[in-house]
Amino acid sequence: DENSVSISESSREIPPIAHPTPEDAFGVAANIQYHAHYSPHFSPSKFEPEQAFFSTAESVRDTLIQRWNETYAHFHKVDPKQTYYISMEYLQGRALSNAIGNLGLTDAYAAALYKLGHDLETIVEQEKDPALGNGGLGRLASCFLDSMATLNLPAWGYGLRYKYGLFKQKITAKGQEEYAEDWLEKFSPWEIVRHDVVYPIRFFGEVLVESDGKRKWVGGEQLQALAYDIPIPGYKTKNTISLRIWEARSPPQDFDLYAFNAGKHINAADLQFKAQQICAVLYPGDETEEGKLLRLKQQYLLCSASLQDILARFKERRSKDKPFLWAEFSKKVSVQMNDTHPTLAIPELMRLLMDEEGLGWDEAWTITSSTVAYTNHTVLPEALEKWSQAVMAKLLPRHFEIIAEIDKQFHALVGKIRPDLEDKLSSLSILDSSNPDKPVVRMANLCVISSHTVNGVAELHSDILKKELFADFNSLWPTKFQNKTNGVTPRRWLRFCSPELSTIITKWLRTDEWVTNLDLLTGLRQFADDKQLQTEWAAAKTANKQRFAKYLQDVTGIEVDSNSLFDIQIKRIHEYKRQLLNILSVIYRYKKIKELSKGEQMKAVPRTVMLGGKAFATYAQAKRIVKLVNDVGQVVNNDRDVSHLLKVIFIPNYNVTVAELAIPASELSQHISTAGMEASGTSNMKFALNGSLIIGTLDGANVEIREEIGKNNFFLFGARAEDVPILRKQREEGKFVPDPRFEEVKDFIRSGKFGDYDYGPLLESLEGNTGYGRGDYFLVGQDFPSYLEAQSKVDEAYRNQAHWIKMSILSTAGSGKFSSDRTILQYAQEIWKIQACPVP
Ligand code: T68
Repeated sequence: DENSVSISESSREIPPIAHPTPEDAFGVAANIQYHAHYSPHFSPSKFEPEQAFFSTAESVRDTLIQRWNETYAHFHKVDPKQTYYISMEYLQGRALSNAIGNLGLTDAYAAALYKLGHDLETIVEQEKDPALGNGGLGRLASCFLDSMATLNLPAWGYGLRYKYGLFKQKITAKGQEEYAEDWLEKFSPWEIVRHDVVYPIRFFGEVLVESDGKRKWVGGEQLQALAYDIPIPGYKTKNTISLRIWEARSPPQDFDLYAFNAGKHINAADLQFKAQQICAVLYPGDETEEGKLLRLKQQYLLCSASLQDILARFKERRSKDKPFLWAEFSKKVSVQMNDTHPTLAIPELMRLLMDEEGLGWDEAWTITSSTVAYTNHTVLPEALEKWSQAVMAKLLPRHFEIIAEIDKQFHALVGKIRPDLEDKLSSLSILDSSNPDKPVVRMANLCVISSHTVNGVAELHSDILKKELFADFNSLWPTKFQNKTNGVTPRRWLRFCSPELSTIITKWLRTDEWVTNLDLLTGLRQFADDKQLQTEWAAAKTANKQRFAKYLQDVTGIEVDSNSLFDIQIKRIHEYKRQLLNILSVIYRYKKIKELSKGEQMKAVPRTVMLGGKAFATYAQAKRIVKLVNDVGQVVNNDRDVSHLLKVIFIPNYNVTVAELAIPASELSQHISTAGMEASGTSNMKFALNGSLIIGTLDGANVEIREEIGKNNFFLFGARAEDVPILRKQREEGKFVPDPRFEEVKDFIRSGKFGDYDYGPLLESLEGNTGYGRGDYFLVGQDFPSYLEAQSKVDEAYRNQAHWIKMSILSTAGSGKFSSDRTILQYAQEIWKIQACPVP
């Protein structure tokens, strides 16, 4: 059958070849030259930085492919239980320096490129930053892959190969403008197209009931998912795992030769074009979800292709001598769903087991529910995915049937074991038909009901899941809920992005083992008062500040004083993240500086406030915030009375590469969301790791960071999560009295000081006691006074540089917990039940 696929390798093996291998500078140079000659993508007479980048990347890829193959063969032989991480998003960032760093070949590559007339840094900068994700959720998935590989875990990632990733942001007089980001414009040297890994994907159609009662999904549209593998090397290990991303295409027979021959050239390729559109764009959802059919198609494509692949591998590893039992499936396979976006993995696994493999419902359900686990990343009600039942039933009729049956059985179970919960069923059930005009499928409920484990991403967040969002589910299945506090990879986020600081850390700890055992950073505490360390530390931070200042000057034209306090807030723009609170306080600072005498000005701490982040294209309020930051910057930076004491810079087109420059340069970073709303945050961990102090609320992982680094090294302000509902209530009752400084700042904006753009709707959101887009839902006015106080403490602390540096050292020293190695080890032991499988 033309759709059947085999991932098994042929018994005829490819004979080994003699080929220059990159082991030392000499081998590397030969290998790069080899690729420049024999894998040419450009005129062979040219060897400019761009060509050199592609040849260099291809040379690295040779080593990665070799290791990837060895790892695959080893897993195949040992046959351990394996985890599959399914995510709609990955924010991988550039791969070259990370890959050669993990391979331990950075010096060899630098020397080889030098021999060839290039410098490594320039070559590294040629690479595009593939932005196949929106924000924290996507970057977390990429940090996790790095840790899985480094810990030698049998684990793979699955994702989608979007043609256009997240949009490119340009800042003009109008504010944010979005442009398509074509990361594949000149192809990616890291992906390996797998023409032998292709699966059929069906949409629409109908469910047939056969004579024996078996159900079969037939008809509709059929297309194919084609695999591309991106090798993910571990740090200082041979293990190299796979990020397998799928591309949609139509089967070759869909090209209509009759139409073409009849002169209808474009119509002939209609079906092919339509299929390609499925993976054309990454949906720009950060917290809000666009109910688009195309998005549902994407989700299904990801789940169906990945599960067909997982089943094929499960069978393949149990060849003739090892007959397979389906009952063993969940002892060999675990599936982690990154938020609800891959929820269709649940009904798809049920369908494959029942309709394709012939299992009964009960057996299929036991297997499925002991295989899948779900991570929640948000408690914002508007971000909990819901799909129209009508859309789901039309696009995926068989899956809709299965979902309805899961719901029915859940109702029966509650009736049997917890009749006291029956009056709660309307909020617990998967199908919500309470609005007869728009019945929906609640994806989070489907996940909770079907998963063996559900986890939040920071202690506070997981508590909120157990006590609020999923409280009744928690009373039904108390052992189902866990916490897995997020983490970040110390390789990309310290070792490679700040080589200066890394060298100092290695020198004082007398080992570089902290790169894979981040708890060792506590060893820095004993030296925090050491003048020599403080001097070296300050010099490294200054070097990082200068490097970033140069970047900012290049992209914005604004000159930055490297001696000023570098204060940074970079993340997606969202009202709950409160970039507005930040910029309002900057306006206050500006007003106060203007009122100072020359003498008083001498004592002020100069600051450069930097904000960066993308606003969802249709999120008007977020775009107004971007505009305001830029307008305030225009005024402040051009005011000669203050610009030596205050600069405001909007960092355009924030992405992983920009983060790698900004975070090491930061001295203060802002994590100031309304308490209870940021599930975790992960950049807070990266900043703390790089010795940047935090000004923040008791939200998400801030709580744990403050515990680890000590409360004296954290600038805390704002309402607590448990008080937020009370404060909102009080406001509704008209009991909120705004601080005069808050009124002063808003009046200043209204006066037209920052231009004639209409900030009305933005300021309106802060007024009134209640109402949509009003009533200060995010408590900006409430937290404004304590925020200003915390900011004064920052200035005070910065005046004592020795003490500031000490706090900075303690911040790094206390960040060990926030390694994604710790997080992934906990997932491996407590959820996935998998063990390391190192390639010998
Ligand atoms: C983030 N979520 C959380 N969502 O906001 C953040 N949403 O607190 C947490 O640290 C991080 O996840 C990792 O756990 C997101 O980034 C999205 O990007 C998103 C994408 C599509 C639809 C909804």
